[in-house]
Amino acid sequence: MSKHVALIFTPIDKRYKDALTHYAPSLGLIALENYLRKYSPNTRISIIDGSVSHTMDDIIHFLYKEKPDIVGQSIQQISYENALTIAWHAREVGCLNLFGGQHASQMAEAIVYNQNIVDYVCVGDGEETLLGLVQGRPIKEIPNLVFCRNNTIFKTDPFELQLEQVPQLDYSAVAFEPYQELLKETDFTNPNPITNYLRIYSHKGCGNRRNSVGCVFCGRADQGVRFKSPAQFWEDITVATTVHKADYIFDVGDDFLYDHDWVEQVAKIKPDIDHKFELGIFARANRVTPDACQHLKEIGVSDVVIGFESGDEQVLKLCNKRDTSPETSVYAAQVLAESGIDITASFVLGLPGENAQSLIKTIACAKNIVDIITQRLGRPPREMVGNLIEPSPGSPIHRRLLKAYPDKYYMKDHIPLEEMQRDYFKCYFGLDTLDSYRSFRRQLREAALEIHSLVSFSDAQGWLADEF
Ligand code: B12
Ligand code: SF4
Repeated sequence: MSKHVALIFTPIDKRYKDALTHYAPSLGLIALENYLRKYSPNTRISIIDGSVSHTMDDIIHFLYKEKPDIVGQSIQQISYENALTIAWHAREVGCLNLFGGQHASQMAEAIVYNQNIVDYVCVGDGEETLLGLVQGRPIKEIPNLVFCRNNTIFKTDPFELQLEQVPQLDYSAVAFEPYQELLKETDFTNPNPITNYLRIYSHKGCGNRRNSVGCVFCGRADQGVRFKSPAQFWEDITVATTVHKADYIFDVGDDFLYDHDWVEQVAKIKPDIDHKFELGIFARANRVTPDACQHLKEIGVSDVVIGFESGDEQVLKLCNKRDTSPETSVYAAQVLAESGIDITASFVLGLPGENAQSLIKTIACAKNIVDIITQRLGRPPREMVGNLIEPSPGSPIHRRLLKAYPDKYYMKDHIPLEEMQRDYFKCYFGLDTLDSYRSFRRQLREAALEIHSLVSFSDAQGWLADEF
């Protein structure tokens, strides 16, 4: 009999401020669905997005009604409690519980060690793992699994997909209406109206981590970087625009400009696409050059999200965003603006070394970017964000928390984000008392509000819901 797999993007704990940009279905779950549909066409797959159209009650009700064979959840630190609740009900119904995604990958051992209701955690790419479980292959032959039996942790072989072999991205398994409704209600659609937003991925992983530990706050689990071919990039865009009628596409790859030759090739083979669309990407400031911008223009990139992180030289150094400085930030803004390309400047507040002076410099940097864009584009940037630092598991600052507080952190799967932030400020800033921590957090919030006041849309992360 064919199997039923429920793929759930777990709802977050509402004490935290949720992202606003739930304008598209979870790309990770879409990638898994596309792979299963190709290699196991008889499998029934339900995609349930707890960020948009399904509450916890809906999800639990669904489990009791449908009794899927496998419940796969894509989890985050701020959705972990809900993930365990869902897993508990799934276990009651007799489903196999599988967790995956970046957070699960970083916390795999601690999760399976502490939670016997979680049968398996998938570390990294989930495609072959899920397929193996659906096909009932022997567990030791299914890659990327971590599990615990009788207090012993087992790991199967690691496996990374060659991106040339992934199926063509296809969103037809999901209804777009709930996402489009959200989009209608926001200021993200300024200055250009957008009705259908979709995400694609041209690459996986961050090449900047190869010879370093990466930025201090970053919890990305992939090792190294893998790109799709330029032809695949355009196939994804063609399907998104012509089949799914997307008029805004965001490529979630961490650093689009990582390989200038790849970018040049993408520009060279650009096909004619009738449907009009905007294209957003992520890039690093230090890779923005006039040549690269010329290619971005040819490709049709309309805006670039750059993690400027801070306007303070010393804070940037401690952040370990190598080869970047306040000067590279301004230069990148100028060169992009010169090419008519918008910038979403993203800042992380509360980085190591942050103080009143560095916050002033960050706000000045934000204002400078607004001026540069306004001068060239005749309007301020569409978006700008002041995030609060999150010691994401797998990040260098999380590793330091592990060292500083081993009893609390070692092999522990569940420390709420806000408690972790408090420990971080204690460890890095010596803010031992609740008052001193809260007062610094308020100062950071003021800085975020000032940054947000410069533009009409901001989707900041890391904050509590009642702080905004
Ligand atoms: C787009 C994005 C978002 C979007 C959309 C999220 C969504 N619905 O998918 C928005 C803006 C809403 C968002 C929000 C947040 N995000 Co986000 N996001 C990303 C981003 C840029 C791309 C994710 C993506 O689509 N990748 C492409 C797909 C194909 O890859 P993938 O998601 O990794 O999925 C693969 C595997 O992980 C695995 N997999 C994933 N899920 C599952 C489930 C199962 C069952 C299995 C078997 C496998 C599996 O298989 C997939 C296919 O290979 C990543 C950074 C990045 N470049 O990846 C950050 C990232 C995932 N986000 C991150 C964070 C922290 C958050 C927030 C928690 C921040 C906050 N405090 O608000 C929120 C959570 C909000 C919420 N409601 O859940 C971190 C996670 C770090 C960590 N160690 O956990 C990342 C890695 C950014 C970073 N550099 O630190 N995010
Ligand atoms: S935050 Fe830094 S390490 Fe993480 S993906 Fe971006 S550039 Fe790479």
